[in-house]
Amino acid sequence: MDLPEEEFVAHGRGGCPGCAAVIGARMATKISGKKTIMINSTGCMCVNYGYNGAPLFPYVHSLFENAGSVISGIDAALKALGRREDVNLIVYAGDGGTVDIGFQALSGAVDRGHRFLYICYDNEGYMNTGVQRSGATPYGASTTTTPVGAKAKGEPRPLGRKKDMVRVMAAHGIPYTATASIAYPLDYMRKVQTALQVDGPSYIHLLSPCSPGWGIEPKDTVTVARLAVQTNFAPLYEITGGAAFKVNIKPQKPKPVREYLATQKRFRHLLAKENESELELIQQAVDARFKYLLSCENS
Ligand SMILES: Cc1ncc(C[n+]2csc(CCOP(=O)(O)OP(=O)(O)O)c2C)c(N)n1
Ligand code: SF4
Repeated sequence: MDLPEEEFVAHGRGGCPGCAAVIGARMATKISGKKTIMINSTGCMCVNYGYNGAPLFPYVHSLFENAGSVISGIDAALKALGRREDVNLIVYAGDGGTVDIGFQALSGAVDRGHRFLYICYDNEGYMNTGVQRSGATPYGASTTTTPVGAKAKGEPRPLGRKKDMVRVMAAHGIPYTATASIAYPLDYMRKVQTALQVDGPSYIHLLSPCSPGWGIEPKDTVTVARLAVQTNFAPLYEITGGAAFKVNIKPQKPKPVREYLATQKRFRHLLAKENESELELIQQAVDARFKYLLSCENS
């Protein structure tokens, strides 16, 4: 893949060291280039990236809840001006802004068929406001609103039921949806390229490790992101036309989920001896989900 030397995210932005969301924005804009208009809904990225002149192209900070509506307006306005053709429209928003509070605006925008790419950087919580749980927080994760204590054991949602935005978006019948990882940059950037070329809405769900929120060292961001894929905890796949599945990485010998969970403080309690059976159930849920994805590919 030919990538430009040119950077579209200026140095000197103010996020945490090793922030996967910033890495993901840098990679995406290597593909989308200078003729991009990007929207961040309120969250870490507008603080890290939007407020200090980091994006070197037109940029809008939308409200937390309405990125889908703002990008719809921009799409319509460019069309009316006859200037839509070679501009890439991207929303880059957190999981809180996507799977919860901005969901309605996003669903409306894709339903209307606006041409834009929506990338959700999923750090599995409301990180900018102090690590609260979101609809994308996985079972058992400790957050400030799902803490671990004498009775509570972290996020209590049913096993394997993290809100599945990729399939929710595919169910809208849009041309292209995919999951991605900063640890597989060529796969991710190919998906951005594909998404920007389709004639209509597209959606990419990018798992984005967050050092303070997940309790990892900044230097381990990429390792943790890679382990999520190698354990099948966060599989890489794409869906074309709302129906045609392709699983992109099929680990020959998937690593045990324990190995992934052990990298993060938010899951530490799950590794205690008394939670062994729980860990086994998590492993079973991960295996079942991967099997399901493979069956979608083959059907
Ligand atoms: C309507 C509304 N509710 C709450 C907030 C406060 N708020 C600002 S950022 C944020 C968290 C954003 O979470 P997410 O979209 O996951 O992005 P992240 O912080 O993880 O980057 C919240 C709750 C707000 N700005 N607007
Ligand atoms: S809190 Fe997490 S998502 Fe926010 S800037 Fe820091 S590493 Fe990035």
